[in-house]
Amino acid sequence: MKLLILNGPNLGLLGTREPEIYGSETLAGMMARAVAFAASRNAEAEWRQSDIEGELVAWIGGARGAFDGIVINPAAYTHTSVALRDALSGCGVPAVEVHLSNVHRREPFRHTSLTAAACVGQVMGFGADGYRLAIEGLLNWLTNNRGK
Ligand code: CA2
Repeated sequence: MKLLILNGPNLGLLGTREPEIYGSETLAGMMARAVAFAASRNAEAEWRQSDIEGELVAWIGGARGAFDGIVINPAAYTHTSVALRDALSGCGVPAVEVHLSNVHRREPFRHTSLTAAACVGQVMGFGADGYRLAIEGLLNWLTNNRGK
């Protein structure tokens, strides 16, 4: 199985600010652990980060035929982006949404996800471990649902 892990705007700042919310690990560190976990499950994972909505949309669109599944932390675009939702709905590649924080314990504007309904599942509130949980869930989902 081949997975694409996408990270949205400002996640490149992880480890530099707001450690009380997001922890002190860098995105590269989190992604190294996620890629290693996927490998331990005989899956290949590639990760990318962009602050640009259109770039994320293009990566989702390009995933068809190249990846079996997508793990995505759309970051702030979660709450605003019809374009990302449409890309996830239309790409034909199953996706799982991840958030480091539990957005329901935060400001009301974070309580709505436009992208979650275009995903097969969502993981939040477990910090970087959420990527591992999302990979595990997505691989199981693909095993049980692919071709149905
Ligand atoms: O909890 C999450 O993973 C979020 O997707 C993170 C987004 C936020 O807008 C979502 O509501 C929830 C923010 C990512 C920005 O991360 C930073 C990290 C360090 C310093 C500043 C921002």
